[in-house]
Amino acid sequence: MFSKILIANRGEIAVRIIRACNEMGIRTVAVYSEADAEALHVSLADESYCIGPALLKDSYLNMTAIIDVAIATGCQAIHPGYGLLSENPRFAQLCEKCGIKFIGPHWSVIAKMGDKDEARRTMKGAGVPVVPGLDEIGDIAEAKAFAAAIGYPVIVKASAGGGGKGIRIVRKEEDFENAVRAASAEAQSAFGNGKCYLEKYLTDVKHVEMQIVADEAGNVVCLGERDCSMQRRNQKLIEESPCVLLTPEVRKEMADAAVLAARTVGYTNLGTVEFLLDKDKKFYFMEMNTRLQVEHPVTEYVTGIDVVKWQIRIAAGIEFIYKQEDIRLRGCAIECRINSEDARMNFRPSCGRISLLHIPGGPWVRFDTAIYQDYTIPPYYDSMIGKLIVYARDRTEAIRKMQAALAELVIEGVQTNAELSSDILASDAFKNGSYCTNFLDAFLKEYVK
Ligand code: MV4
Repeated sequence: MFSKILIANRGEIAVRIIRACNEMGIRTVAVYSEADAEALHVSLADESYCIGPALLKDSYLNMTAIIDVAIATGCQAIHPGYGLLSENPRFAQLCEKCGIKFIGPHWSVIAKMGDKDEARRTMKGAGVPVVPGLDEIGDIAEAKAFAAAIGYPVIVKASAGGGGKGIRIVRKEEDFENAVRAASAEAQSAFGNGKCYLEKYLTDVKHVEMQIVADEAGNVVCLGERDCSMQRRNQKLIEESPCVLLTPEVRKEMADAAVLAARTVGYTNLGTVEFLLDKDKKFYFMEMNTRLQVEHPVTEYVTGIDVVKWQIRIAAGIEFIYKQEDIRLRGCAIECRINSEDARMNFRPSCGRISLLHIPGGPWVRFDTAIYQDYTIPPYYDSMIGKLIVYARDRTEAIRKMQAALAELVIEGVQTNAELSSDILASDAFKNGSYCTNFLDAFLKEYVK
C-alpha cells in the first residue's frame, strides 16, 4: 500500500479523499492556489504546498507544478478527484513517466473514452446498444440527409465534449447547419478539437448511470445505478439510487452492458457508464466517465462500499474482494448538490463569507463539504459548496429525511439552491419518480416567474 498520496484537487472532494487516506493510515499532501490558503483541504492534509495563482490554469491545472510537489514530498500516487486533471490522459501519462501511480484507469483508456465518438463506435462494435446516430460529422450535407432520415429532433455533440460544451439540440432542418457550426466552433475553442457526432435526440428518457469497479486482476463488478435525470445545462442537481423505473431484469441487463463496456476497453479502477433509459425500458450507451463522480456517495450508501478507499487499494494492486453476486442494492439514497448561486437570478454565482453555518445531522445524513463558518468562498471556482446525502429503507422515507435535512441546513452569507431542491422534492414528478431529463427546465420556467 502507498504510504503517501498527493491530492490534486480542492473543495469537498479533496477533503473526502484526505479522510479516506486518514482511515487507511496513508499520509496526505495537498496542493492549493493563492486563493485557497484558507481552504479546508489545506489544513486537513499532513502537508500543503501552494502551487500558483488563483486561476485554474496557473495552479490546479498546472501539471508540472503538481508532479514536482509529488516527487519532492515522496508521494507514490496522485488522486485527481473529479474535474480538473482527472480525465486528462497527458497528466496520467506524465505521472506514469515520473514513476507516480495515477489513481484511475490507464492513460490510454482515458484517451479512448474521452473521444466520445470513438467510445460510441467501440461500444457499438462490442454489442453495447447506442443511440441511433452518425459516428462522425464530415460533410454537412451528408449529415443533414442522415438527420432527416432518423428524424428531428437530433442532438449534435462534440467528440471531445464534457461539461455541456459543444452540445446543440436541433429541432428543425433549417437550423441544422448553424447548429453543427456552433457546436464545432465551441468545441474547437474549448478543447482544441471541433469534431462532432450526431444522435437522435431522445425525449421522455432518464439519464441512468452504472457505477463499475475494475481491479488490475481483471475483476469487473457493477455497483448498481444512479438516476441523474435532474439536471440543467449539464449540471446535475439531485441524484438517487436505485432508479425507480428499473426492474431487476433491466437493471441486470444494464449492469451487464456496463461491465461489457469496461471489459471491452480493459478498464481499471472506478468508472461510470452513462445510459439513456426510455419508457419502453430500452437503454442506450451515451458515454463513459473515467473518474470518481460527484454523486458517488449515493452508491456508497446503497452498497455499503467506500468507493474512494477501493480506488486507492486497486491502484495499489489489491484485488476487489466483492463478486457481482455479493452486490445488492439495499434501501434508497438521495443526494442534493448545494450550490452557492441564486436560482431566481439565472443561477448567478453567489460568493462571500459564510456568516453562519449549521450542518444537519442524525442517522444516515451526510454532508460532504469544505466550507466552515467564517470561510470566504473565492470567486474563481465552481459553485458547488456541498452535497447533502441521505439514506433510508425506502424512497418515501428518504425523501422525508432529505426534506427535513434541507430544512435544518443553515447557510448564511451566500445564496444557495437548497430551497429550490426542496421544492423539486415536493413535486409530483419527483415523488412518483417519473421525472425525466426534460423535467427541470420546464419546472424552472414556472419557478422563476
Ligand atoms: C442526450 C439526451 C437525449 N438524447 N442525448 C448529454 C450530456 C448530458 N449531461 C446530458 N445529455 C443528454 N444527452 C440524446 N441523444 C438527453 C441528455 C440529457 C439532458 C438534456 C437536456 C436537458 C437535461 C438533460 C438531463 C440529462 C440528460
